[in-house]
Amino acid sequence: HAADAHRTDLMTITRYVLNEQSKYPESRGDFTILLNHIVLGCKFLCSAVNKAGLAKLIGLAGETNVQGEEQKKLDVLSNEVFIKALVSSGRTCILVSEEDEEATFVEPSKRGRYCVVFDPLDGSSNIDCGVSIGTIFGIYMVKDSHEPTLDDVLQPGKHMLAAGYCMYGSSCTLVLSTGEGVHGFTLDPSLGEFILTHPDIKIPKKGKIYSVNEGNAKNWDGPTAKYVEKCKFPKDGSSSKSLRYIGSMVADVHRTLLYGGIFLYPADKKSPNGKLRVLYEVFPMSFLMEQAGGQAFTGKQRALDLVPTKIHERSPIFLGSYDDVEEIKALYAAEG
Ligand code: AHM
Ligand code: MG
Repeated sequence: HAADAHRTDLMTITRYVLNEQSKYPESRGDFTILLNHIVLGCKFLCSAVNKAGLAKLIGLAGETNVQGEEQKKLDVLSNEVFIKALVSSGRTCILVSEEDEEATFVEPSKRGRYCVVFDPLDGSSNIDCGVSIGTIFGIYMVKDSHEPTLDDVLQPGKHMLAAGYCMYGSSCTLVLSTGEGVHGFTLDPSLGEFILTHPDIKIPKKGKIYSVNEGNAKNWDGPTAKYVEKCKFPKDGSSSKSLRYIGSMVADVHRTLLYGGIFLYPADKKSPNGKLRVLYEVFPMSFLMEQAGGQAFTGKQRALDLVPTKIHERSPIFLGSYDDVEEIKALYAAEG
């Protein structure tokens, strides 16, 4: 009967967030409204990503849209959709998108208390071949909504109120944490609703998978090279780890969260700060990892303690199962 109740008592993401917020008597429903606009952006993208292959086909036949414009690239389109959805929510004041050089300060009449940092469509190299891509977001609260400044978003990740991602894969999955664990919702296309399918996700304490772009190995630092060597040739009698690397952070982190293991984007000689961006890639994923019982480390410190100085700053990142990240921390500590 429990299964029956499950099928008839649908926990949508809106209902989940409303429940969460009702714990705070001062809550005005603003967060729920903000999240609903993020969800709208994700649904739009899910449908756009699903049709992308088809749109190409039409494009090949030489078709253009009514305005005679060329089809907008998916990453540009997704940025516009998210910016417009977030501004029109009336709950945001500063937006930082991977696609925009400068932060967007929302005009006073539409201003609210939240700052949203996001990568509207991450995994750009996977767009054209139909491999999973995703949206990543983090949410901060502004100090003074009458006078928002860049400092409101140049905050360590531990100050985020919420973080999440949506993966456009074989199904569309939204993973969210508001600081009370990590919960996964799957889009039911027939309802157009995200339904709670993965309540309280906990990452296995130790994993059997490592995930890294090994093509960069010749430029790695000592600890990274040693760690990966250990994954392949363990000296303590344990079995070697499997390698899985999609090249979409959302997909690689999602697998890490569910199956356990470690995801690495280290520094290397060519990119001393790694590749991934602190605000809208490293922080949200680190927030989720910690909330799920894992860890996130930059090679120097706990990732969520990092204080960014620029909105598009980069950082090396090692995140995943608690024990696996302990090992890489030990290697960095040994190096001094
Ligand atoms: P993007 O923002 O241009 O899509 O780059 C970010 C992506 C991440 O999704 C992924 O983890 C990483 O780049 C892969 O980089 P690489 O191709 O160097 O392995
Ligand atoms: Mg990106």
